[in-house]
Amino acid sequence: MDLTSSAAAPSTEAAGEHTGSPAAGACPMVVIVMPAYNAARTLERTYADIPHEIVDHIILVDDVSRDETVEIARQLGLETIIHQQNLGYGGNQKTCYDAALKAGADVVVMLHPDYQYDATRIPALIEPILAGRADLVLGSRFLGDPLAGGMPKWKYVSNRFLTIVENLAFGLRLSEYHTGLRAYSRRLLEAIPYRLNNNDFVFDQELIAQVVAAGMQRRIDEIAVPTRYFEEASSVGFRRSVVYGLSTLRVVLRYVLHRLRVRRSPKLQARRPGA
Ligand SMILES: Nc1nc2c(ncn2[C@@H]2O[C@H](COP(=O)(O)OP(=O)(O)O)[C@@H](O)[C@H]2O)c(=O)[nH]1
Ligand SMILES: [Mg+2]
Repeated sequence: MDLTSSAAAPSTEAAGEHTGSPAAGACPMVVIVMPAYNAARTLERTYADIPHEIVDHIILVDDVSRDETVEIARQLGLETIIHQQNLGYGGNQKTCYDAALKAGADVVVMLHPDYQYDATRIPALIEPILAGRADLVLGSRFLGDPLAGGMPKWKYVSNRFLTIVENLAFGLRLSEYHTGLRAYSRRLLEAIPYRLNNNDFVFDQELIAQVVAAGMQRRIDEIAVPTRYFEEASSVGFRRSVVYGLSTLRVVLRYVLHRLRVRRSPKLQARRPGA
C-alpha cells in the first residue's frame, strides 16, 4: 500500500481560534491536534478540559466519522480537516502533524477527543519542551495507577510486557510507550519522517523508534497522566490488541536489525537536528 498516497487528500473546513503569533517568535505557539473517529459523544467534554489560556490553536482531523463529530467540531470553532476516506489512527496523525506544522506550531500536543486522557495536564506535559529539556513528552498512565482509571487487567499486563521489551531494545527506562497523550517539539516533527509510518495504531511505536534511531532518546521525557476507561473511550478490543502487540514487536525487531546494520530501514534514517 502506498502510505503517502494522496487518495485521501484532506480538505480544510474552517480557520479556528488562532490567537498566537508564531512570527513574533517571543512566545512559542502551542497547537493541539485531535485525531478523531466517532468522537461526537466525547468531544465537547474533551474540549472543555483544555487549558485554553496556553493554547493558540486547535485542529481536529476527522477520519470519516459516522456520527456528528464534524458538526460539533465546527460549532466549537475548531479548524476541522476531513479525510475523504478512513485512513486509521496513524494516517489521521499524519494529517494532524502536517497541519500543525503548516499552522506554525512550535509545540504540538496530540490529544484524543474521546475524553480518555486528562487534558488539564497539558501545561505540565508541554513544560519540558518549553523549558528546552525535551522534544517529546509522553503522558504516562503507568507513573500513576492505570488500574484505578479502569484499564482492563489484560491491557495492563500486555502494556507492561511490551514496555519491558521496548526498554531493552531502545536502551531506555520509560514507564510506558503506549499512551495517546503526547507533546512534540517542532524540530522533532521536522526531523522525523513520520509520513513513512503505518496508518494504523502502531504509528505511535514507529515514531518513538524513529526518535531513538535519530539519536534523540535523551530528549524524551514523561509525566504522570490519569486516564478514564469507559465505552466510548476505547474501541480497541482483544483481537486488535493482539495485532497491535505483534506489530509493536515487529517495530522493535526492525529497530534492532537496523541498529545492527543487518537490514537498514528507510523509516529509521532520520538524523538528529544539527547532527
Ligand atoms: N479506531 C479508530 N480510531 C481512530 C481512527 N482515526 C482516528 N482515531 C482516533 O484514535 C484514538 C484512539 O482510538 P481508541 O479507540 O480510543 O483506542 P483505545 O483507547 O486504545 O482503545 C481515538 O481518539 C480515535 O478518535 C480510526 O480510523 N479508527
Ligand atoms: Mg481511547
